[in-house]
Amino acid sequence: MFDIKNKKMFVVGLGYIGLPTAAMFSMAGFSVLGYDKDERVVERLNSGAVYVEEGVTELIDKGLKEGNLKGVSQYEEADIFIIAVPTPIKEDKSPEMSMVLDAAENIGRVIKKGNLVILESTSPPKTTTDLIAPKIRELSGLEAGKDYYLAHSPERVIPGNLLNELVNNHRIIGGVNLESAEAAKACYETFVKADIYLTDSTTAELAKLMENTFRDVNIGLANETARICEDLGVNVWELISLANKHPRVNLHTPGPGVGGHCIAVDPWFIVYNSKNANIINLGRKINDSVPDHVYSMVKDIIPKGKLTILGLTYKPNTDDFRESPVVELAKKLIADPDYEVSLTDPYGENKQLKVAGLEIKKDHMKALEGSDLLIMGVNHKDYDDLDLSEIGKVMNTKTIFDTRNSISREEAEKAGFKYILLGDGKHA
Ligand code: SAJ
Repeated sequence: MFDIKNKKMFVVGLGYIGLPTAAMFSMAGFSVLGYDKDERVVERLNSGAVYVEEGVTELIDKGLKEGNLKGVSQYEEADIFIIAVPTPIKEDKSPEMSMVLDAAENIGRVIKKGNLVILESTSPPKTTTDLIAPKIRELSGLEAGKDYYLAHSPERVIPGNLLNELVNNHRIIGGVNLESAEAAKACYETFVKADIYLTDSTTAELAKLMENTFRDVNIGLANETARICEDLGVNVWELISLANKHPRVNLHTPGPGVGGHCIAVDPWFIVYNSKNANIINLGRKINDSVPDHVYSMVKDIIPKGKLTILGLTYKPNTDDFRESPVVELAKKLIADPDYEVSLTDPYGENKQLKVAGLEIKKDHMKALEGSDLLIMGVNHKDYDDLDLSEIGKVMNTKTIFDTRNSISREEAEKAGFKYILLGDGKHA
């Protein structure tokens, strides 16, 4: 039996998941050290200067103040190790596991008998048993499940509702043996209010991947349906709302593509590991092709002129621009000599984008000055009450291309706009 009393915890990776998890455990009574290979992240944490999301930031501040949470730049001995490092994909879509391997190697140098190691990072099937366990054995001589506990407890929180989902989502914990799963459960049940289900580590890994794959394949179906509707003179948004009246149907929402570092990434981990992943592979390809389709629609609507894209994050109401399909679209349009492109997003100027040569204005009215086409890229809440008559006054040509069905056709037309909606073959 693993006793969690007075235990020292070492969290590897102070990112979007590692930091809130570390803060949560510090509140639950563990003495938590947070490690990051980037010393600036550690410094920022220790000086109390991190911002994650409402609620989480306060939790981190409390942990720091009470002395149960501290950032460190060196690995050291602990009772429990949590790996929460990124697991992206490489250019060829294969998993980039070097950060997990590096964590396992460093843990392998300091681990002792009786310790517990938990992988939180979303990972390809068999990472726990075939990558982490052998690496730790190589460095320490210790056997997973015999000399120490080893489990996978995938995070399942959605950016934008982190704290609530961290506490209230059900958890799956997969151990290399039952004792390992139970040891990890003893930790998480200190703050998780929902159910915790125990299984083996490979099932837990695949379950997490399938959750995001379910969403990706369904969004792929929605995006394909939008193309079909464009072919057949049907409005996909009307169609979906009607089909979803059936009690067992839940068609997802089409849009300008799928972004983020979860849904657009995780299905590839399955494709890479099984030759039978056919629908999954196709769903990914369909979703990845959407920005190209949106680009060709823009070309049809207006062959040259000034374009303004409203909203560029990977989804509404987040400040995260990484892997955004709208950023991909923006890059394509900017590279096209027929267009002058202006970008605007309420989440504002972003350093990373500046490096890529993209300038984002906060004020959409300024961005829209002299524009020939307004492209609704991301329907942030801030765009709920756009003043179309004022917008019409600053634009050169009054045309809207809505990729989100977030502007009313009726209102746009009343304000004198030509209105084109993605997936609406009825009005094409
Ligand atoms: N999107 C659509 N149509 C839809 C739903 C989403 O085009 O009907 C697009 C969004 O605009 C966005 C992308 O898909 O570009 C992904 O957004 P999302 O809100 O579906 O998901 P993420 O990536 O922010 O978070 C997901 C969540 N997984 C599920 O809902 C199954 C979250 O619970 C996971 O913890 C997270 O991935 C993760 O870290 O794996």
